[in-house]
Parts: sequence; structure tokens; C-alpha cells
Amino acid sequence: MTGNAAALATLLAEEVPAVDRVDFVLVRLPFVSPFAISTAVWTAKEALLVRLESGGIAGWGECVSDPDPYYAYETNGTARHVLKDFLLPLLAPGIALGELEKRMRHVRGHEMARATLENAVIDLIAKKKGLPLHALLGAPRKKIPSGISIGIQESPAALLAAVEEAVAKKYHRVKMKIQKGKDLEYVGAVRGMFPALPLMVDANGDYRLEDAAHLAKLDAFGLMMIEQPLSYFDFYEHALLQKSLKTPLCLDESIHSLGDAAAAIALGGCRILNLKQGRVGGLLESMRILDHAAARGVPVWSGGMDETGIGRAVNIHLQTLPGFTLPGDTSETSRYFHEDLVDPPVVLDADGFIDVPAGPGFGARVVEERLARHTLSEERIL
Ligand code: OSB
Ligand code: MG
Repeated sequence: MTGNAAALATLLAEEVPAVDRVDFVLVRLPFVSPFAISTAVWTAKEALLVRLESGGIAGWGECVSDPDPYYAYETNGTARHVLKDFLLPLLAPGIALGELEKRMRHVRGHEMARATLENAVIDLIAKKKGLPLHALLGAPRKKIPSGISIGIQESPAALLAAVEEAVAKKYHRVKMKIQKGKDLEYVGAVRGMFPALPLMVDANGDYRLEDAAHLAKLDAFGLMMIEQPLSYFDFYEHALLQKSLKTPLCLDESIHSLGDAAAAIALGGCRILNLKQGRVGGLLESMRILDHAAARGVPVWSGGMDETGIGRAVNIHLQTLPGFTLPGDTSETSRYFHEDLVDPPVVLDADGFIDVPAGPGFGARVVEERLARHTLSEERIL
């Protein structure tokens, strides 16, 4: 077996520990500056955390949903409901992780909620074994490349200032958000100043197939890819659009599972995948998608959901696995937050690489005073 298949089989056979306490913690961390995409502007990260306790050890899962349904249909509210009423009751001591995953699949959709529980259980398993997450996932420790996602800016000048800062930090690639009316001029400004920068754009579904001729003008800028130009619900029109573009298309919010990834690739709806573990139901499905894409020569990178240090660490561990071939949306903690929930913060080294946090499980330490300071509400489930 190559890729992640052997590690996945081992992981599926791991036993789910007996959980003696379950808590939901809803947190809110103000952003350093507002983050704007074509469909939303966020001024803070509001995230639902699940904490599972087993014999004095805590496993954490961070749900990647937002408070609103502007990126995905799931929200922190739906995730809380689905976790509490449908997913947590499926936990049973001694069942295999693969059995838990099978049981969770009885719930249709709600991949972000499913990933949250799976993340918490896997973190707990790793901590009980004293293993860092990457080791439990079967990969050796290594530094991962960095990438930054720059939100839609007020003016090309403001965008240039943000890109300049990212380049000075040695980010390995820059993604800029675009929308109708803030595209060609903005991309042109960045390209003019940084002709060789690995650069890509993300439209979060702002365009229609009728915009194909307009989008083809982006071909002139030598972009690595165009992410999610069309609807969050589509592969088919992306396949039609790809035929009229030189620049590769990448899908993000259209992909919720291995089945979606396989269909999108087979149809020609994308040539590159943005893999967000929280959007596809977790780490196990991510390993299958990595192998599927690698077997077809499709490049994969890890997206992000501006996670707190908990989810950010999970994304970093995941990127040590074979199959990630491009820098992802993994940036420094300080790019989003004045203060994070965990220590140490994510930082770039002098060459723009990111180290995997060293402790067991996701590796970083939750700082209780900071967690308390940023908690909106808490709910003990068990
Ligand atoms: O489309 O990739 C996206 C953040 C929230 C919702 C959607 C997206 C993003 C990002 C930021 O681009 C990625 C990150 O820095 O974590
Ligand atoms: Mg995206």
C-alpha cells in the first residue's frame, strides 16, 4: 500500500476511549482586522469547541463553521444541534474509530459537525498514547510550507500593502480574495509589483458561467489557480468554464466528501483541490481524498477556516501527510488574532516554514485563562 492507506487502516482500528465528560465551549476571538470575502465580512472568529474528557485527559475538536451560513450551510447553531442530538449519542466506549465514523455517516451532510467529534476523539486517542497527531496519522514530523489568504481590500493600494507585508514575512504563496468589480485591476496591481510571486485568487462563488470571457482575462496574470469562481453547489459549470480557461480551477466549498472530489476531478470541474479537513468530515476522509487525488496526479493543498490555535494545529499536523503538494492557507496566528487560546502560537521561520507543535495530540496547550476570557457560553453535555 502507498500513500496513506496503511496508516488509515491502522487508525480505523483504534479503540474509542471511554468518555466521562463532554463540554461545548463557544468562543469569540476578535480579529486584528476584518476579514472580507465576496459573501461575508467577519470581524471576529466565533467557534464551537467540543471537549471530551477521559480519565483526566482532554481531547479537543474545533468546529470550522461560522455563526452564519455565508460560506457553508452549517452554522455554529446547527453544529451544536447535530452534535448534541445526533452525533454525541453515537459515542460508545470500546468501539473502533472506523465504527464511530460509520455510525456518524448515518447523519447526512453536516460534515463540519462530524469532523468536530472525530477531531476530538482522535486528539484523545493520540494523547492517551502520548503521540503527536502527525505520528498517529502515520507521518514523520516535518516543517510545512506557509500561505496567506488576503481578504478583499478597500483599494488596490491597500491590497499592495498587505501583499508587501506577506512577501516580507516569506509566505510561500499569496492568495487574494476577489469579487466582481474587484478583480482585474487588483490582480494587475499585485502582478505589476510582484511579477514572480506564487499568486492565486479565490472568488467564493461570486461569478456565473456567463462571466467566462471576463474570467479568461485572468489568464494573462500567470496565476497558480482560480479558486471557486462559480457556485458553492456546482461541479458541472466549473467543468464547462475550465474548458475556456488556461488557468487551472480549484474547488473549495463544492467539495464535501471523497465522492464529491472524485466526481469533480472526473468531470474536469477542477484540476487542483483545496482540502479542508473540517469541510469533508474530518481527517479520515481527508486521507482518502489525498490518496485519490495523488493517484490521478491532482495537486492538493490544505485550506483553512481562520481557525483558533486548536484547529490551526490540526491543519498543520495533517499537512505532514503524503499528498499535499502545494502550500496551503496556513498562516501565522498573529495574522488573525491578538491573543490565541493556545501556546505556542503559529509562527513562520526565516524561510517561511511552519513547525509542527510538539506535544501529544494536536500538540499546543490550551491556556485556561485565555479560554475563559474568550468564552461566550459553556454547556456541559455529560
Ligand atoms: O474560501 O478559503 C476560503 C476563510 C473563511 C471562509 C472561507 C475561506 C477562508 C480563507 C481563509 O480563505 C483561510 C485561512 O487563513 O484560514
Ligand atoms: Mg476558498
